[in-house]
Amino acid sequence: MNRPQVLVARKVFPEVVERLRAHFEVEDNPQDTIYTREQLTARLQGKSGAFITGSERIDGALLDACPQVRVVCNMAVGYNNIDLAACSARQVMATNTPGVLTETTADLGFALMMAAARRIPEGERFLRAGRWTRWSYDMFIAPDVHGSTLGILGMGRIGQAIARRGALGFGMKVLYHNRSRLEPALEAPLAARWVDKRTLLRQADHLVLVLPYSADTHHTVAAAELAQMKPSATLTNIGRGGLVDEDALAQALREGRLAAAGLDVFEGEPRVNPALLALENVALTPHIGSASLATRRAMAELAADNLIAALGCGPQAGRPPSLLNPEVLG
Ligand code: 8YV
Repeated sequence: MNRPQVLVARKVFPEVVERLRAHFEVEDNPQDTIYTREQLTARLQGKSGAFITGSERIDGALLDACPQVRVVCNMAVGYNNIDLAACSARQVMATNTPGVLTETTADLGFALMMAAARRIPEGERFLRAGRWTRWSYDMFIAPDVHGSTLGILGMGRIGQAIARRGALGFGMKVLYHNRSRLEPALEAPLAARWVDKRTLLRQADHLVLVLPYSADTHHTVAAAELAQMKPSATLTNIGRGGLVDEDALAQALREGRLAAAGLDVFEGEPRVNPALLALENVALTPHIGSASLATRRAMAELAADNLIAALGCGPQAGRPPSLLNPEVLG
């Protein structure tokens, strides 16, 4: 019997590709070429499934051009690169990798928030440039993190993990805004309080964005929102670049209407808005929220589990463990 053909669209752990080879004819991408849309369409011809990352855009037109595709498996928890409605309309399963990256991504979010608040990148640049010649009482003076008010916009798994770090490790007061309130049993140990978005913006000393990106959340923080924040506050974004209007953010930072920002995600990444690059009071990292070895491996394994199950192999045959559109299974 012919084995299903699958595409692994980016370079990933060789052992995960080997695992897939036990079930499928695998076309992988050891050169890690970033396929254009045309190349991706060509590579997907005859393939039943695709192992993708956030870099590949999957929409109706692409699926129409690749009618044999039955499943797309994202090695990411965010899936704004996948048009889910288009997948469902074509009976194509879509999967992501929730859960396995929660703590690692929360670690990076907290680190970026601290780096921005305590001006760590700025201090390092100053030191490396040989400009540190003496102590002075107000050198790199900054807002405190411990004991301050942590604001979280998007209280899913990662938001809750950041809240835990803030409340239990740093004695922070936790405010959050989310479409729905957490169960009291989840709020209580953190003394976390649901507030409306306006209150969150006005009261947070350190605001962290961890909500999913979609047309509805595009520029969730733009000029009007920034204007409500304290001038001493920081803003950290580990969700998706499009959550923030970067030009408005750069302007607020430049004019001292916001103390600092920590950014792991960017609207046109890997390109970074030059207005942000020109500022000292921004801590920047290249979308590495989930980048610990153990977590990236777990993400790849989960994406592989999904692909194997979706195409009818392995112990979970038929029902991928993190299926985003269960309606396709009827
Ligand atoms: C991924 C991420 O590494 O999981 C996500 O949503 O943003 C990162 O963990 C990145 O999207 C590449 O797939």
